[in-house]
Amino acid sequence: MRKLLLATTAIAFACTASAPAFAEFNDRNIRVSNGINADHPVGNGIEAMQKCLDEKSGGKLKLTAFWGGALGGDLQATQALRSGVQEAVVTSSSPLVGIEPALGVFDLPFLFANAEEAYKVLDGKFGKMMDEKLAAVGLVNLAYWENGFRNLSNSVRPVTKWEDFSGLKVRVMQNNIFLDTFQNLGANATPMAFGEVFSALETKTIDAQENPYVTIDTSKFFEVQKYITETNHAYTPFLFLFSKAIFDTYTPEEQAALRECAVVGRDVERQVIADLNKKSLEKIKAAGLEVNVLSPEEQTRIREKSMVVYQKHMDEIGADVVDAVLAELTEIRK
Ligand code: TK8
Repeated sequence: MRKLLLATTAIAFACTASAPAFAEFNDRNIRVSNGINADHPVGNGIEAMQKCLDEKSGGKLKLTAFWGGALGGDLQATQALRSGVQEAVVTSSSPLVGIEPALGVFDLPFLFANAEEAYKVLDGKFGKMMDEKLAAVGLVNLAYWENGFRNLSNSVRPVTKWEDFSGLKVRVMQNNIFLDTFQNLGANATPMAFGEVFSALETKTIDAQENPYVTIDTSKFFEVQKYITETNHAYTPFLFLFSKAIFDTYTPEEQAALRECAVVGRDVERQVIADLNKKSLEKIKAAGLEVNVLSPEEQTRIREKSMVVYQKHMDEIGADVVDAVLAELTEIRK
């Protein structure tokens, strides 16, 4: 009996060894929706992710990226994931607070002081805690990609102090924390989907918007703006989200490959952003925009006056969530 068992095991092993490679992988066409354009560093990230997937899956897992909101805006695309009709989206966390209010933590003004600490929080314990909340609403976050620190652009006047925000018609993301932050600054804040921003700026329906330099560059907002202020008022991450309903039907090997390769893509994307940031700023300046930097005093003043927003949104985000991120930041800053 024992001999027979051994023999069977040996045969089983032999079969596994001679089985065609990548047997655990099926042909999958993964649509990835993006609001930004193909020349944004997310494009480099997706390319790197694909190369990694090709190696792991023998070419079976294929990403097809759609750009410029071709599959709908961030929120719409994310809802398509939740209902299992679309595979993936790269989106800012901000428009998703209606789905998972805890994500609002990333919208708190001046939460992160620099990219390194943002990476530590997002790629560490706190990021995992948010991933669990996302899984509970039907979204698998494969990794935190980067959008970057946000800066203000406008077509009306140089903004160098608190008072200059007064009455500016600023487009904000569809998110109450951003709405309050800009209302608190005295601006006339208007929530709007990303896809509508360029033409709203062009037709002067709005005066201003806020996004990282690389996005202001690749989405061509600089063509319809005159002034930039380096406010660095928020670092909102991109999430690489996958439909949980679809992900759950994939084999463990496919799931692992997607998770690992999303991290490979993340690292490339963050690096390209770091390299491109300066170039985007140069391009914006060369296009004739006036770029202003806030004085340290004014930056402190704006930051301090913005802290009321934390208190106001504490309950809706969850005090435990806000406490957890602040505790992790305190630890990192030691
Ligand atoms: C791109 C958006 C964008 C975001 C915004 O889809 O809406 O301003 O910063 O980058 O997610």
